[in-house]
This record gives sequence, C-alpha cells and structure tokens, in this order.
Amino acid sequence: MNIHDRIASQLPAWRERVSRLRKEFGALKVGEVTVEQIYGGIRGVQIQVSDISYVDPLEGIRLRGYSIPEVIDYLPKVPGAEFPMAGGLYYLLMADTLPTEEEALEVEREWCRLSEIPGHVYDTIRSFPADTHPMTLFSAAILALQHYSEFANRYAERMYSDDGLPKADFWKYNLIDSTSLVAKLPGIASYIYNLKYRNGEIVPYRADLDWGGNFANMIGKGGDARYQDLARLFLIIHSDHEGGNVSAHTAHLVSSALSDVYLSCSAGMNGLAGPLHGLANQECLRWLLNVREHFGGNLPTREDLRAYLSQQVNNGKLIPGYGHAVLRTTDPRFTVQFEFAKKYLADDPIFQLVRLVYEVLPAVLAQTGKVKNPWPNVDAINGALQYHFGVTQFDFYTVMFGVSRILGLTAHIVWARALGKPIERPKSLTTPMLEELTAKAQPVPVVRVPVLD
Ligand code: CMX
Repeated sequence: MNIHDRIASQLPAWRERVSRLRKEFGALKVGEVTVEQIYGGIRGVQIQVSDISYVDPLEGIRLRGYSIPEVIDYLPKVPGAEFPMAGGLYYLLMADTLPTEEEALEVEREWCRLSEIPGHVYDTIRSFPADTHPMTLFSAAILALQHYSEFANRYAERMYSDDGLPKADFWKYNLIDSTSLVAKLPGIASYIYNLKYRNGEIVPYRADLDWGGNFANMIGKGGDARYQDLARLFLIIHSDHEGGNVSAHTAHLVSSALSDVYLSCSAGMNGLAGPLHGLANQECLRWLLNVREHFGGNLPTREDLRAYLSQQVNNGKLIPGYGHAVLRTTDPRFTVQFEFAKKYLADDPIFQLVRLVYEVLPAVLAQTGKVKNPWPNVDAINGALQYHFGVTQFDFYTVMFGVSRILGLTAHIVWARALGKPIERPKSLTTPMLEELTAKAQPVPVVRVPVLD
C-alpha cells in the first residue's frame, strides 16, 4: 500500500483517539511550569504531542517506536548494503508502519520521478556570494521551490471557491509537497557541494541507485560503496529527534500557520544552522582538528588530554558534540557510528582522537557540576567519519544533517495537518508579572543533581 493510502486507512482511528482525549480529558493537567523553565528555554516543559519519534533520556531516540539498531535491522536494504534505504524510513515515519521491500522501493521510485530541480533553483544558489555558508544556500534553495507548493496553490483557491480544499484534506497536499521536496534534496545539497568545492557540475539522479546512494554519487563518491553505505546511515540517523528540538519545533510552528512544507522546512533549516544545534556537526570536527594541532598532530596521552580538556572547560569553553538538552546518556546515533568506525577505520587518527576524547571528557564535564549530560551526542563523531572518506569540507556537514532532518520535519507537518492541529500560540508573561507572583511565595531554588561520580 502506498503512503497516502496507508495514512488514510489509519486516520479515522487516530482522529478518534485524539478527539476522545481532547473531549474527555481536555482540562486534565499534564504538568507544571517553573520560573526556571520559563527563563531556561522552556526546557522539559511538555507542550507538544509528536508521534513520529520520542527521545528517552536514558535510551535515546525511537523512530515510530523503533530504536536505531532496530530501524537498521528491520528496514529494507538494497542488495549488498549494510544500512537501509531512506525510502523505507520515510515510509515508516510517514505511515507509522514498517514497509515491505516493495513499499520502500515505491518511495524510492517516486523520489526518482520527482527529482528534477527547476533551473531557477540553481540560479538562486549561484546568485549568492561565493563564500556564503552552505546552510544559507540550502535554506534559500528550498524557499526557491515554494512557488511549486501544491498545498499553497490549492489553499489559495479555497479562499475564493465554495467547493475548495476541505481542511480534512490539507495533509494530502502537504504529503505531495513533502515527497516532492525530499526527492530534490540530494540534487540540491550535492549541487551546493559541487559548486563550492568541486567542479560545479549538476549530476543527474540515477534510477538504479537509492536516495542515499544518489546523494553519495552526486558528490563524486559513486565509486565508493562504503561511503554510499555511510551516507545511508548518516541520512537515516539524523532524520528525527522528537518534536521539541529547534529544527523540528520551528518547522512545526511555522506550518501551524498553514505555511506550506517549503516555507516550514526552510525555517527549520535556519534553526538547524545554529551552533548549539546542527552546526555543532561542523564545529566538532573543527574542534577535533584544533586539538590535534595543539598536540603537534599526534595522539595525546590520556593525562595530557585530560589536563587540556579541563583547562578548556574551566575557561568556560563549550565543547561541541557533548551535552544534550534531553539525553542523559551516550547518544545511540553516536554509538552506531562509533561501531562503524571501529569496524572500518579503527586506525584513522581523527577517529582515535574521538575515541580518546570519549574516554576522558565525560568525567571532566561532570566535574563542573553544571553540565547535565556529559556524554557525546551524534555530532561528536559525524565529522570524523566524513573526513575519513574525503568529505573534508566541514561547513557542508550541517547540510547533510538537513537533508536527513527534512524526512522527519515533513512527517511532523503531514501529521499535524492530518490531526487538524491549530495554529500555535503560547502565552508570554512579563518579568514584573513574575515578580508580583513570587512576592507572595517562599523561595524555591532549583536543586542541581550531579550526573556522574
Ligand atoms: N561543553 C561545555 N559546557 C557545556 C557543554 C559542553 N559540551 N554542554 C553544556 N555545557 C554547559 C552549558 O553551557 C551551561 O553552562 P552555563 O550554565 O554556564 O550557561 C551548563 O553546562 C548547563 O547546560 P545544560 O543544561 O547541560 O545544557 P543545555 O540543555 O542548556 O544545552 C546543548 C544543551 C546541546 C545546547 C549543550 O550541551 C551544548 O551547547 N553542547 C555543545 C553543542 C552541541 O554539541 N550541540 C549539538 C546538540 C545536538 C543537536 O541539537 O544537534
């Protein structure tokens, strides 16, 4: 069954569940909000529902209920590949069902059919100054496609016609836009890469390769089967990290105004481009290279590294790739790439440094008493793997993250429309209001709990 039909078949039951919760328990309190949370980035406040994925602080991400190892095990693969096709993951995220091989291949065929990129998108990318950051180009290229939004066009017609697009069908056109956008992402990302770092060529999409394989081929790695597999892995594990992270939350918020998938995903990419979020991807490799340079290009001893890291952390330096707003353990997306590296590039000097930092840094961060999660997140290793396979231009890494993340963002958007979520509009307070509130209360300071002995 295709994604559209699979969602349509599930929707009546989903709508019934949501409507029952709202009708019968609409006034039930889910949680409370503290002053610290209001000033502290609304951290941990449960204000959203997302059924696409869930991050358990101690276990990590589950995509539609499946852990990263399960996703890798259960999703269909192209012959000879170690990691699954993204077409199967897209099916899982969108349709909430593990696809058969044929269903995954159908998505891949649809992406191939829709992969052609209009000329003005290339013109848009070329029109920026040559040293523009690749994420700016990526976000702009997505916006340049907005003109073709089926949802925006149908919604505009609705305004002027009595038998226009019904609200219950909004999701269908968001799904059409999503599939069309995702189909073009390897072409857009690879063109940015080729324009900035290679020969500027536009490589055609190949029907005999899956989406991840196409991305690898389009950046000049078509002859490297292992890199193609790494690309598949990378493009799967970055796809979603529940609804509250900056990119997912932004795209969801923007789409709640009924902005289409292009407007919403471009906005999500602008959030991903921030150094505390997706840009940590590139910053982490830059940081590793600096550490290496500091030690004269050699692997430091454990003691020397500990002294160096302690000094950095005590000086208030932020170590990219470590810490997380939700996770309280090593990110399983780090672990799966760590295992890949142990298997295929154990002797790589950057990977050896990644490994040593992993052994030393958590204790150093924990000693500060303030870092809530001293363990590595996905960014602590991404760059080292890409660097090993010759994708050394680290300001491109966040674009790869973005290509993958849009698989998740679009699933959030389609389901938000399918379940009829309204425009988001939380309430803000002023500091005098909080002062007035606290004037009558006893002090209740936040107690910090140490995370590591
Ligand atoms: N190195 C040094 N200090 C760190 C740190 C790190 N890696 N992670 C957190 N801290 C510090 C914070 O700066 C904060 O210090 P102040 O109180 O002096 O401001 C303190 O520890 C408490 O922060 P926290 O509650 O543990 O972390 P947050 O939830 O506020 O932030 C995150 C989470 C990811 C932004 C933060 O850990 C960080 O900046 N890490 C480095 C950047 C990074 O790897 N980002 C990628 C995250 C994954 C993603 O979203 O893509």
